[in-house]
Amino acid sequence: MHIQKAEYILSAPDLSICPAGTIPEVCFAGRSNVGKSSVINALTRRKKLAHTSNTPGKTRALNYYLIDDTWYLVDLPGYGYARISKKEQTRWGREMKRYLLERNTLELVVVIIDVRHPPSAMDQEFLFWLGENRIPFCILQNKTDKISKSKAGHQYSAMIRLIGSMNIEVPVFQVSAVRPDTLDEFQSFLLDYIAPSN
Ligand SMILES: Nc1nc2c(ncn2[C@@H]2O[C@H](COP(=O)(O)OP(=O)(O)OP(=O)(O)O)[C@@H](O)[C@H]2O)c(=O)[nH]1
Ligand SMILES: [Mg+2]
Repeated sequence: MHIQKAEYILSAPDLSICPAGTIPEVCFAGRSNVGKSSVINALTRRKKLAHTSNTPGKTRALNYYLIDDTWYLVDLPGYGYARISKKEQTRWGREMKRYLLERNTLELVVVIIDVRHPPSAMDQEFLFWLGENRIPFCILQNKTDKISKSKAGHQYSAMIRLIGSMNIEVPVFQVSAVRPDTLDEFQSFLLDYIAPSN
């Protein structure tokens, strides 16, 4: 099962611009620079569909992509980018929470975390908040190409322990945006989740 078609639709600077209608969507969220846009490109096998950058804070709006003419994949701006003013970060935080709570067509949040580091306080708060609000999500630990297999195993167990301590039970996948074959299991889960009849 693979994504066949991916098409850029629009970039929404705020919620009022998100597409109307009933098409289901999956959003990619997480700290700035963890590889949200890179994973989207790897999944869709399109090198430049979503803009990636070495400079954190590249994605500044909700970017909508239509996948296989049936569902939207949404690239969210990263949180925790220090060089954006506190006021702007707070505004975005509020806007993102509103999007996550009020977007009726949102089916799943994919939270991406850099596998090299323990989840930051902000990551932990975000995971807890998703759980508390019963928003369906899964976790991707990205950039596994940058660490050893044994460290990856350790980070996986640490993540399971962390969400367990929050009474959260969600799938956790380990991937690398630069090794597309690592995305197979996550991709099957995702396609099955969004379009179970396929
Ligand atoms: N080695 C390696 N580098 C990665 C991986 N994923 C992303 N990167 C690199 O990490 C940097 C940030 O990637 P982006 O995809 O732009 O990250 P983002 O989460 O979309 O960032 P914002 O839009 O700022 O929130 C880029 O230099 C990517 O090439 C990965 O799995 N492995
Ligand atoms: Mg991005």
